Amino acid sequence: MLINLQQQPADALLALIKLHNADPRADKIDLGVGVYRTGEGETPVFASIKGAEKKLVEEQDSKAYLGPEGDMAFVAALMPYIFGKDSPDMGNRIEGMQTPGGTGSLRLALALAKRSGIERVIVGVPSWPNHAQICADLGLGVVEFNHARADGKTDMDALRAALSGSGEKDAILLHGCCHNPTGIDYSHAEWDEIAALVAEKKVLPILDLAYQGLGNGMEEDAYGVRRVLVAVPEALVCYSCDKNFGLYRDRVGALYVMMPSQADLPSVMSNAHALARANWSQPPDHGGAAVRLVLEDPALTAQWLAELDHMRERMREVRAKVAAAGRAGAVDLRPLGGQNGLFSIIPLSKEQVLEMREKHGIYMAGSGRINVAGLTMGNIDKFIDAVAQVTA
Ligand code: PLP
Ligand code: TYF
Repeated sequence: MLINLQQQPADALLALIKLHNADPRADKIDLGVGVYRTGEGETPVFASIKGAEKKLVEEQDSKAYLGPEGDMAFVAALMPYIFGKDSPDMGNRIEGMQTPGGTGSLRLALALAKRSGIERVIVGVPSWPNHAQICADLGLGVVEFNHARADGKTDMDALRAALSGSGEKDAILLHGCCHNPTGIDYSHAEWDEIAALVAEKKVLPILDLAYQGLGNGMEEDAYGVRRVLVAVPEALVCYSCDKNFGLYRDRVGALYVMMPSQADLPSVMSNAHALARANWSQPPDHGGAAVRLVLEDPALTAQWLAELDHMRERMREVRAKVAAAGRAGAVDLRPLGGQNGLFSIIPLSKEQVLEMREKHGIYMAGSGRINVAGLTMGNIDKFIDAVAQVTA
């Protein structure tokens, strides 16, 4: 039977890692997969996480099973950052569970949505490719709308049109901040309108918060999530700690469910736990435990927040320097200055992206997406020259 399976394409972003590694050119630039890099091009383990890991080695006295919900103290410790320290819903009508990364959380959220009767998921495109892939695997329909306009603003007309025909059997999947791949986020006024529209249409919001703290700050980056949550009776929040704690391969995430009242939570959570058991049984513990130790210790928390501030500031400096160049050949670089997070799109054709790679040793996604953190004060000029050359 297995002989019947058709060849599937590799993940284009993950494939770029191998292509870049195999390139012998010393001045190659990796703008591919979304990991933060320092000004020296490295992706180090956070010092705060190292501190927590030392404690973990010394203090953890058992690795016995915890259950499908994982480390609930980890889940609780994150909540004030996501929902606000004064949120009346936290610990009341919001409950969470640990998941293997943001991807595990999305998988559970979409599977829960499907179990509850959701048939279609409304998604702004382009989006992170795994969104559509998980929907397809679960048999959920995807309704696409255009996320951003050519002038670099969000396409609110497209979002309004997509929601106008929507109803109770629909969910909408929204990036909480640092939109992947465009870097183009909703303004506060736009989130206010989205919250009202989603509530009016009775569409289930699924909020994907994978980059909190990497855009404008931990509080600022939670605006959209919090704004939607106060407007609706039910919502799902998919959280990743893999970027903002630098834990990528340790797979650290959480799923939060908000229901009309606390009494509505047990049946939903029992389904989420059953789905987790059917998928991975229990999440990996190590990274989540390290995050918990960071958040339970005021000194480690302060160190983590300072590390996060530093990352965000470096990305802002890179963005400002690129934007200050104005143009590179046919490309207007100025919009990058106002975009958020790791990603922006450089409007290049597939052929131009290939030329960037083959002629200049600059690796970026086929869509023209760059990982801004791959740029440093030492390679920005080379990057801008290359864009100018391939678009001349
Ligand atoms: N959501 C978005 C928008 C992402 O870009 C990513 C990236 O990896 C994820 C979710 C999942 O993150 P994780 O690595 O925690 O699964
Ligand atoms: O978009 C990115 O680069 C990150 C990392 O299958 C990633 O979200 C990319 C592809 C993938 C898993 C993670």
